[in-house]
Amino acid sequence: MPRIIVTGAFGQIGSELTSALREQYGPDNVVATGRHVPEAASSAGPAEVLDVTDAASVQETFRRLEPDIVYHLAARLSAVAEQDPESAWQVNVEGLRNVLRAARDVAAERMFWPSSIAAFGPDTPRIAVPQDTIMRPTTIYGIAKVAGELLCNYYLARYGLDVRGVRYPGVISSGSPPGGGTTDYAVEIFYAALQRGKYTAFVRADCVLPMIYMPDCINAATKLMQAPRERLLHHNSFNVTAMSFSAGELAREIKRHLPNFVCKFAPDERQAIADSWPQSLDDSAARKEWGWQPSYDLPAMTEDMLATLRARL
Ligand code: AKB
Repeated sequence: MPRIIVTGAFGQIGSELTSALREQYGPDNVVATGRHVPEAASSAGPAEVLDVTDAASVQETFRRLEPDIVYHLAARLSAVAEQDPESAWQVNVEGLRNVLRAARDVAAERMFWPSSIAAFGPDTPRIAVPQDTIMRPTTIYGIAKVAGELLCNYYLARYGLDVRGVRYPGVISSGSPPGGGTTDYAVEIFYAALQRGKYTAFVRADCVLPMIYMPDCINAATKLMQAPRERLLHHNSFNVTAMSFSAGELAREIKRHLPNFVCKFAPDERQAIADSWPQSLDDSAARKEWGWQPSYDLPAMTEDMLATLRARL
């Protein structure tokens, strides 16, 4: 069995990815790391504190654990990154470099690092964004993603580190909530609809963004990591998407299940970030090179989110 390290393992994607990897590879083979380890975490498998901005700690942890596979998810999301660009750069770029270096130094077999739709900018075509296109983001989060994509390419070409990745759209999930992203409204709305029957979205009703539901998000990461290396041309920046909808359409879909739900729209500074991102993606390269195929569209995701959260809340 391969030994696996996950960074950012207690975040929105990390927590569900870690569970999926533990089911597949056994709990003891997957070490969950994060800046803080929640108390309950260690009962599910090995868990350690790891701050990816601390290069010496990253080196020490990797030398001691000798991972074969690394999933590097520790990051600041777009909205919080704008509040503190310096620290966002430290975590998202310097942190990535520390992990790439450590993975190279222990000769890890493979590494996953997610890019984002934030790597695109206002000059990118907004509809069906091609795999290879203009990348001129205007947010610090997006600039860090472009730098990260190029850095991963460099480690692949220069050191042969097999680092792979996708450009995630907004991720909708019922497990750990997202923290500080622009697409968080698409998750918050479900909690608010069930708990309070009303929600005020921080984007306009006609704000359209590409999205993906967590089971597809996890599937994208694990499927790409299992793909034969020789079939990958784009290696670490594949467009992936599952659905595109406006905030108003999402509210209407929820209303079909909860007729008394009331949604208002009061755009704040996050609207400008959303306006700089594409509305839909062309993910044909991922489909062709490693068989990407999402399972959830808007109606299926909404039904599953409401059922899962209703049972838990
Ligand atoms: C965010 O909103 O910051 C993230 C992303 C699209 O990368 N969900």
